[in-house]
Amino acid sequence: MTKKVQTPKFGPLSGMKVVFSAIEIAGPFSAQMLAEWGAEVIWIEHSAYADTIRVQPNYPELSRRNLHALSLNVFSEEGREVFLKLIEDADVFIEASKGPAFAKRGITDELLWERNKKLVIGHLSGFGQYGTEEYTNLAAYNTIAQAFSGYLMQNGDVDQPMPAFPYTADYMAGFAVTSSVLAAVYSAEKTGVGESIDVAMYEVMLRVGQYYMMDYLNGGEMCPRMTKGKDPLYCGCGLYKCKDGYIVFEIVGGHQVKCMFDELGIGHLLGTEEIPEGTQLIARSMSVNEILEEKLDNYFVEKTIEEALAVLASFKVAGAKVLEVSDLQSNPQYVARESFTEWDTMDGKKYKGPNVMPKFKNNPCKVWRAKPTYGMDTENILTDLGYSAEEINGFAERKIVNVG
Ligand code: CCQ
Repeated sequence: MTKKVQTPKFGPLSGMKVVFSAIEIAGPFSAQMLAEWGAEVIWIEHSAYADTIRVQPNYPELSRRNLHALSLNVFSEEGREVFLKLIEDADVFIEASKGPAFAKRGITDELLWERNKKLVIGHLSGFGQYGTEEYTNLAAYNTIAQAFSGYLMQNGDVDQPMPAFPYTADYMAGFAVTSSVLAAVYSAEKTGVGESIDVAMYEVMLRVGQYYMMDYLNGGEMCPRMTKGKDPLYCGCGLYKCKDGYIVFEIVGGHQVKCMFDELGIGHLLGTEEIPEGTQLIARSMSVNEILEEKLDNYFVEKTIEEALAVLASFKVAGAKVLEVSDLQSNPQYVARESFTEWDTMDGKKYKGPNVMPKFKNNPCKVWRAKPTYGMDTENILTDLGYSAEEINGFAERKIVNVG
């Protein structure tokens, strides 16, 4: 019998089946990446209430495209059996909840492997699947992971910490799940044995917030936060004001440092014991820091962005205009690479958003489906699992599923 749930064949993950149970950004982002790369991805929502993302404007159209929507009470007796059937032929199951929420309700990794020994299970939580009573079962969102990992304290301006925005920890954690489940699928393909992965959002942020922590941990001091967008440790790296807006640049490399010093009329300060010829980065600890920073500020504030970027390019210094979001769509690089795309929503509106990323040369990816409505694919998914129309109606009446 032809399957009711159909996913077109495209992308490097064509043929992979993924099931996920998660709300908001982090967990869904990880699974939805896989859907953008060609996997068949089933999004489980509770049968009593929808994912809280659905009440938010616009973003859900991007973050839930290419998915199939199933609403199911996973933890009811009947719902649990439906769920177990669903993962029997899945490659990956991803869930995001407060610590070991599935195991606490009897859906352990071992139970899942009894049904499908190759299953790769990605658990995403704020604090991990195990640890202390105090933390393991806590709810977590983006800001909580940033705060608990030391990441938040390093962000913002020198006077005040601030979370990195928009929702940086969610995307970082999402990518950690995406990449780790793919690593485990590779292993499961070779060994026939699945995997259970424990992604704690705070550990992801600890890992990506480590640059200055390594100084602290290894005998150095903790670096202060940025001042007005400038790198706290290296001079000539960060945000600078021009006549008509902001640019960023990074003076990195012996050639680049020399050209910039010469241009600012301080070439004679190179070639000393402190700043020998060939110096590749100017650390804030160097005595030239203040004079260089002042000269850079004064130099660039007299230039237009176009003039500034031309000078930087001639010295092979990497630099860019700080674009407004309104500048993006007409930017020639965006246009040439089709970095934005359009698709039709379920109710026939045209929607605009970022295109699939990255670009796979031999297995191109695409947006093939808009965000499904709540419970929209429930009947088809259950029919494919072998349930009759009568059984599905019974589940709906008993609120095990919601057919939308
Ligand atoms: O942070 C993020 C977005 C944010 C953006 N914004 C500012 C706009 C909000 O930055 S995204 C990252 C979210 N965090 C995580 O993914 C980390 C792990 N997850 C959690 O810590 C919690 O799931 C979370 C996100 C804080 C939500 O907690 P919640 O409000 O309790 O909702 P829930 O997990 O969806 O579940 C509610 C209950 C749970 O039962 P319990 O309260 O008895 O523990 C859960 O087990 C149950 O419903 N449940 C289901 C079910 N799905 C969930 C299902 N399909 N069937 C049956 N029960």
